[in-house]
Amino acid sequence: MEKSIESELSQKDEIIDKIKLFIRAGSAKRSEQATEFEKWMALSRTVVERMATNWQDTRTTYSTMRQAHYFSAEFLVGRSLVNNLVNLGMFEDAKAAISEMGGSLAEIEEQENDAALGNGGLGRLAACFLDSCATLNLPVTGYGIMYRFGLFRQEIEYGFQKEYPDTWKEKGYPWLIRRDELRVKIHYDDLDVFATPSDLPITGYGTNNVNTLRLWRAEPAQEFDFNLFNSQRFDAAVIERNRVNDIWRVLYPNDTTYEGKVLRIRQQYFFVSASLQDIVREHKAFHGDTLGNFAQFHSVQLNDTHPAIGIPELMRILTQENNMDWDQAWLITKNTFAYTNHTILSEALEKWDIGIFQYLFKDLYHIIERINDQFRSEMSSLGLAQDKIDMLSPIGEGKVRMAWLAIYGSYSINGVAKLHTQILESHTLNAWYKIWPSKFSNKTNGVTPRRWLRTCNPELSALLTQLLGNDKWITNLEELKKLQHLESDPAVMEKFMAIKQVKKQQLVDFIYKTEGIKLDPNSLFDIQIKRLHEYKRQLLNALSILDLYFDIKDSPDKPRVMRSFIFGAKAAPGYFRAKGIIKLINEIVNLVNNDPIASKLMKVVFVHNYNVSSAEILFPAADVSEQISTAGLEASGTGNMKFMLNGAVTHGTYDGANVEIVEAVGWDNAFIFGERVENFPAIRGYYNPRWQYENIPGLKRAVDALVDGTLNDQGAGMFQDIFNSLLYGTIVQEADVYYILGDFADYRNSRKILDQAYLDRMGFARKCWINICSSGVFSSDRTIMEYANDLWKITSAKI
Ligand code: 26Q
Repeated sequence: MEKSIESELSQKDEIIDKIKLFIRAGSAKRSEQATEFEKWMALSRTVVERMATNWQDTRTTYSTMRQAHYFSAEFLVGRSLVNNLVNLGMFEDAKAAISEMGGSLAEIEEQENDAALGNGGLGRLAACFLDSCATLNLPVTGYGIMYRFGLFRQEIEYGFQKEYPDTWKEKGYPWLIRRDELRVKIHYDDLDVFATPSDLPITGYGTNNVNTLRLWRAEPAQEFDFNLFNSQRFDAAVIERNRVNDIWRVLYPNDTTYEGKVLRIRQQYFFVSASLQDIVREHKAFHGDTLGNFAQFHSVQLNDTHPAIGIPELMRILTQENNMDWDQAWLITKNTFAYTNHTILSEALEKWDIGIFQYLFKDLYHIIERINDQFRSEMSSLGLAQDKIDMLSPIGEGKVRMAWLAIYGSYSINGVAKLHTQILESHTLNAWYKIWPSKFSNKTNGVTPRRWLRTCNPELSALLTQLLGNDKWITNLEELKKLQHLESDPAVMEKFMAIKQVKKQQLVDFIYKTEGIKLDPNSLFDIQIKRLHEYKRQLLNALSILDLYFDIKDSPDKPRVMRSFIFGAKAAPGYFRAKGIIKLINEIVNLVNNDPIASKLMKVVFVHNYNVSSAEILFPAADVSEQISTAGLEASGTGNMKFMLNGAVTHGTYDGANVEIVEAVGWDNAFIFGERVENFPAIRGYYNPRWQYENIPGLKRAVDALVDGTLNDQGAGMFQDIFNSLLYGTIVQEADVYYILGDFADYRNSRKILDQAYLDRMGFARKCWINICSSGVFSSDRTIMEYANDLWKITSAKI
């Protein structure tokens, strides 16, 4: 859209006026005296003010339509300012406004803390989905918890991970708007609390619609007890408040391993009950005082089993608070919920002791028992054997099995990549698949091209827009296919390589600032950024780096590709081995970077406190994306897609969405190695990692470095533990369950092939380019259209 200079001037001037106004009102200062933080606050308020009426109008428009509600214990949103400026078409004017006021938008941007209300993939997926829903004008609301502290801040001290509280909104956070008028009561058997929502606006790209992420906080249901207070028992009065504040105090920092903590299920029930009450209240306000038509108007997507307690809670609301009969309520409940599975690791499946349920909410537990009885009699009448029914029923072995409950209580079950869904259908959830095959489907994950290309890589975005003659790719990523033929245009490839160089230089500067390590932007940037987990195999990468180090020491004059290996990862605070791997990587950093010979040919960096904001700098700078999970264990992965979008090639196993990435780019444009999932059952029978350790040249030397004094964990016992995990089984776990030594040789070999490919500068650029142009299918817009059309049956509405 062409704008006249006149109107651009006026939008800029208007922004300046608003910033000054909000600085005066919020900080009682002249703008010249404002701190950078105060300027960030004022500019953010300017953006909120700009979208306020559109936001209200969007809610009104959606209220009478069929809607979907995305229930998730995690939303890893990241920063909002620049994302919103870009979405609303205000970026250039805001930048000009700030610079006219003598500041820099880039500096102001740095004032914003990430909203890190999530652990990793599952939480970030929820945030990408909200972005797509808003951009597509879909009536979808996110519901979650407003954690006071998000995912911990990671520091590295003497190579060890240390965790600190993430105080993201202690100084004020302008994007969240409290809605006191919408508070609801939550009842536990031992405690009553209020839930008060705060709304976060979700803007879409190039639309006036503004969607909502509604986050709940807990507040005392009783007035502060002044009797206790006045009788000098101040502590007792305050302790009650702490039990309330505990509910929303902190995000549980575990991903993939399940922990049965009372507080965790308290959190889950808290936000799920509040959200359902909210939806029911609005339903009655717009559809009359009836819930018989509830499922016609609402679909609730359960982001894993974390909100699955919504199934008995809706039953409670319908039967006990609204006097509906059980059978009708069950039909409505089953037609309301849809469940997404994000993992096949059995240790990650939530199974809560029935004792916890009986203690916290007896009533709800009785409802779960009735659901359980109903399931058992239904299965009996289908002719299932008793022992089979025992295995499948929602209650069993003294536990409530949340996944089994979610499957029975919903109309849809989906996996997050083709391979993942296949494994669910044929193995993990096969028994249910056989009973209800039509409830199952695949919805391959995606990522939003707004944050993960347009906003984090404006340089590449400008080139794509210039080549296409328009910016339609921002909302229709498939458009990029039209640029694929330019792989044979050397001038375009040169421009692309120049941009990659710029992004690498920006990362070099960032790493120098944060880690004090100087990388060479002409080296190959090989990046692995994701949560630290054994199945993701950062250890395989680390061992291969050690092997390369020793090889350089042996033959320093061999010609080689200069490499920079970059890691970023947080480990769950209680996951000893994962923390050991972080320590190991940091010791390799010291060993390699301090070696006068090796450091000329390779560097290793561990970027501390990996989060959404640093991800936005890391993805665009990569040449190689490491996606090396043990085949069959990574449900999808989404980082793999963000690398692809920014023109890095995948170095990965045939796992999760990597399978579909290869399908999209072709085998010549990805580097796939390692054992396939279908071969593991046979391999498990005879695999003995000791064979690899003793027979694969160089492997013993790399593994021994853990314990022979080459690397030092300061007596923490971490490296010995890792060493043992590779070579010695225990009663509970076989040796090298993740097949690290098994895949080592092939991994090292494919690294060599990659090096060769990188030496052909133009050839490598072409591969990267084809990755960009083939990334259309991995837009979360595609994913969300599939959810909307196949599962939610909702249509868009523009305000
Ligand atoms: C459960 C119970 C108690 C405490 C914590 C948890 C918990 C919390 C988070 C369990 C799992 C998670 C997160 C899982 C996750 O992020 N899974 C990833 O989801 C992505 C989006 O679908 C996939 O791309 C990844 O493959 C998958 O690992």
